[in-house]
Amino acid sequence: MRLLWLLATLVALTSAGILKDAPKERYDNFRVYKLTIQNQFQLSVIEKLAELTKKYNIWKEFDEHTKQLDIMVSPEELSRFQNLLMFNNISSELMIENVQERIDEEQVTATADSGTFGWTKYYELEEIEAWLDEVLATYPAVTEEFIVGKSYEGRTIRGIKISYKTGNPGIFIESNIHAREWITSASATWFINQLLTSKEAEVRNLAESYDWHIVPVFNVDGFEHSHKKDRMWRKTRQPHATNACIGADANRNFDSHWLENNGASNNPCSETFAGDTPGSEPEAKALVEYLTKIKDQFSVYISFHSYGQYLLSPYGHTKEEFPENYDDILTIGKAFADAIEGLPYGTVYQYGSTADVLYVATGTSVDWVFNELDKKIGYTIEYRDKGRYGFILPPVQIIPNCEELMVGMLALIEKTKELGYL
Ligand code: 0X9
Ligand code: ZN
Repeated sequence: MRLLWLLATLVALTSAGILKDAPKERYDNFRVYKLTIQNQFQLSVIEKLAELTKKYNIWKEFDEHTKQLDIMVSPEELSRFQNLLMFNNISSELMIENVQERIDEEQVTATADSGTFGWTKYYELEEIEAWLDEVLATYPAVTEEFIVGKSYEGRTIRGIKISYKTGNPGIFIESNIHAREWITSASATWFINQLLTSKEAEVRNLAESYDWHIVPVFNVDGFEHSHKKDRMWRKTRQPHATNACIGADANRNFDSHWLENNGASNNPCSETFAGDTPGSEPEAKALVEYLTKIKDQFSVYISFHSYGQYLLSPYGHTKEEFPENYDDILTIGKAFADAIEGLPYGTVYQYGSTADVLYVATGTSVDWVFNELDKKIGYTIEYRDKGRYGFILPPVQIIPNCEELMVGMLALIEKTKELGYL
């Protein structure tokens, strides 16, 4: 009898997923600091620390202009970390005192949610996909599903094409390549909804004059993992052949200046691990193949990220060189930033090349599209905020962030068209 009870319990636990795998990662008393770093030596001290995964996690890499870097520190490491800062004369500002509290707060609104899909909470992959199915079924005349390919874990990477008439120029939006940047898929679904339902003349014009190719969740495995197991997960989920650390930074895995100029890492444990070869991640490989196939169907490529409030353009691999149309790229960037700053929120976006305004990043999707598919207009949007909440942007900020996206996008597309790119 007792044996039977034990068996029944085991079955129940296994089907509840409790025995199958590790519990959810917790971040009790993990802190996030914004450091101000004055020299190369200080930077190398911090970067060495960051290799101790689990104890440290870089939230935002070193930005040469502001001299700042955001880093999460585990409670066990705190005193060692503080001593190290003191010893090396590195100044710091505490941004988040307890990451787990922020994560818990983020979930609170979820329970208060009405039940229908909206933009006051963050949704899991399954819910986003169900919503996408509903949208496709509701607007069959103007929407169509497309499939980018399969992820490492076998999920389908899905997109939606919105087209009101034939012959429109195309715009491609890739979102949530970094798993923990949840605001990106929330913004992508909001944007899709606006294109289909808004009654505002400007938005109607935007929706109906272009063909929109939108992938709301690109890094499907990572995104699922960030919901189910580890809120702070960034990379893909493909295990490494010889190292226990899992995944690569999909946004360092594209074959454009891959692993050059310290714009990525060859350490599988780094958050910016480039992968063993370009396209080693099935997701990146699939996107390359898909974009190559439809390259004549789009002229503008936009990648959604968070956080930091930037509109970034090529190049990511160097700040010694700029694209030949960089003046136009900046003019468009200014239109985007000005439009957002004009809203009552007064949110400030910086714009310019990735390597110039942020840091060197190689093998990114936008740079690959720009360099290899020869698309002249490609941007990375880094949404709110500047580090107060970082990746855990409170759900009440989803809609304000999306309003900023819309005015920014209207201005960006208008300027891009005015300059003859669309
Ligand atoms: O480092 C990145 O991949 C992006 N920042 S994030 O904090 N979201 O990880 C910036 C990517 C810049 N994009 C291009 N160079 N195209
Ligand atoms: Zn990102």
